[in-house]
Amino acid sequence: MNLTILTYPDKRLKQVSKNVTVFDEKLHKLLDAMNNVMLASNGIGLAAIQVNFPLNILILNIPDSDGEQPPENLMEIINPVIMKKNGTTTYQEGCLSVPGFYEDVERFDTISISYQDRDGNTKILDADNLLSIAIQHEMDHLSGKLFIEKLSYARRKKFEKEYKRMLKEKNER
Ligand code: QAP
Ligand code: CO
Repeated sequence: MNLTILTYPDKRLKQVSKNVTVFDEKLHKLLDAMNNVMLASNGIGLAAIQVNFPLNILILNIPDSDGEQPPENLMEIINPVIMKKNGTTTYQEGCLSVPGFYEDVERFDTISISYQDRDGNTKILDADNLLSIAIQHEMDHLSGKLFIEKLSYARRKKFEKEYKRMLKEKNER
């Protein structure tokens, strides 16, 4: 399966994703292909909608202290639901669908989610630090939302200006 990452302002990123109901070989092939495109693009997280599959699927591989992303650290999270959330934290986020732009975003500090694994087994996960932030960022994708929509009016304006300039420069090359 050859996947390409949709980038802002592609309207397909605004689709609301649907739950996965069948946990079969096709799903496993999609998950494997998502992992390949995420790592090839130097990503730490990816939602299925970013490769034009409007399904409640996200994958994460948070780099370890050496910056490595070994396959055993891959997390596959299907049909996630936030059950608990506590506190607030701010982190400078980026997104494979908004390449080249990073800005501070406020999120819940810790969350507890329930989700399903690739075989449909239900699991619970308590997340903090970057894992918590990344799950919230990816779950926003499942609702059709990008991190730039959480910026203040002034910062959003700054983004639109910078991003348009970047796209223009890209097209001129
Ligand atoms: C989402 O983001 C995230 O602009 C995952 O040129 C971000 O993998 C979760 C990337 C921050 C938690 C904190 C972005 C790669 C990757 C770029 C990513 C770029 C190349 C972003
Ligand atoms: Co993203």
